[in-house]
Amino acid sequence: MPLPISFESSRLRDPELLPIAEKLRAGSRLTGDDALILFRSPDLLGVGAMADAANRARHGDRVTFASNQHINPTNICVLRKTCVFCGYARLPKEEGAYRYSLEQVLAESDRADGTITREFHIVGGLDMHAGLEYYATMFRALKARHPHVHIKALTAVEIAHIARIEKMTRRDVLIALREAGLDTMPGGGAETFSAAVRDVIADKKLGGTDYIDVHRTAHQLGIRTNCTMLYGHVETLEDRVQHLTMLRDLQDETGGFLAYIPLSYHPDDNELGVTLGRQGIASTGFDDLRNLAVGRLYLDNFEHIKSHWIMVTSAVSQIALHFGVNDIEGTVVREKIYHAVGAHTPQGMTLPQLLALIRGAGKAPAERDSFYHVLRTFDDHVDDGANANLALSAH
Ligand code: V47
Ligand code: SF4
Repeated sequence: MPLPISFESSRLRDPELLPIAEKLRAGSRLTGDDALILFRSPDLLGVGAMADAANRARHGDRVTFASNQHINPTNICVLRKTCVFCGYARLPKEEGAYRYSLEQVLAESDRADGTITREFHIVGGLDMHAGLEYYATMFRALKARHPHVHIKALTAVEIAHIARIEKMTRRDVLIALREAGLDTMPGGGAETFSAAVRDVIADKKLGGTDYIDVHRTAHQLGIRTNCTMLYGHVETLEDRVQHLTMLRDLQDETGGFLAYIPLSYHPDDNELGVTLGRQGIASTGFDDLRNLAVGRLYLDNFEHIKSHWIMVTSAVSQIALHFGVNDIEGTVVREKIYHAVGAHTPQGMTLPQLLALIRGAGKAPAERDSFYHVLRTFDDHVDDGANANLALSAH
């Protein structure tokens, strides 16, 4: 059940929000209709203030981040033609297609640019030649070379793909990969669960129920996972609420989700953006903040709501720290997926930049491990404003 939050209703300009504030004060769960009101309300500051109160009840002023490194070992993908929102994937013979050898993955893993990498975030395309052996060998080699680095790898969609090409159950694939070094799984591949939406944006991709099922199996095996929702394309607000409800229900059942990360659709360099006539018109900061805030309020059984600065910009991520967000995607180092679809953010952020971003919002930064245990705080620092400029220069 949600933590009761203390909140001053005089901050709400939309009377429709008053009954929701009352429920939050009583520690009652919000309904799907409440979530729709939150998505529709013009009073973003009111929604944000409630999300901020809910976030403070759990985390106070603490904002965490991970020193992580993204590795995308292959962009070859059998769904290249049907995930029309994706600008990253290539067919095997297409220009720009790549699949890293083990040596290339290891070389990439060594390029953390002087930061201490504690987590590898490894995702890629659905490549017929990247099966169980490819990933198991990679994870073993990475663990041998960087024994203390956590491996967060492979989306539910990739697990299902490996199971299909290896003719194994998804459960057995997860068991084999865990033995090879898989620690947790990222939340990608969820998109928006609604079948009507999937028909338009990703009609051959693993469906919403199957995505939930792979995560359920992982949780049953003790593998914690993240989850996401891609918003800002053709989905309705009802689709968003249905999606969040499915995530909340699984979390009630297993408690296996670590964090929820809403992902804003980037319309550049992908077929969907052209079809929708949206090239150059990404989601608005308003919608980015709203998705994060509604995630915090509706997903009352999630401890962590993460903002992905690469997608929404570091400026929006910084403001999001007052809209229910307690965690910010980490150093990243060399991001490829969003930079293939027009993200103008840098491909990575240094530790001083992340610290400055968090402190610039009046929050207390803490580096965490992949299970959200705090590893170190930086509380001795006195903010002099100069650091905030450092974060803004990251654009
Ligand atoms: O599932 C693809 C998205 C996701 C586009 O779990 C696009 O910690 C926007 O899930 N516009 C992969 N998004 C990334 C992901 C993720 C990122 C950071 C942290 C975590 C985590 C997970 O990227 C895909 C898809 O939803 N994506 N194309 C696009 N045009
Ligand atoms: Fe392949 Fe994932 Fe891109 Fe779809 S979104 S084409 S599954 S890489």
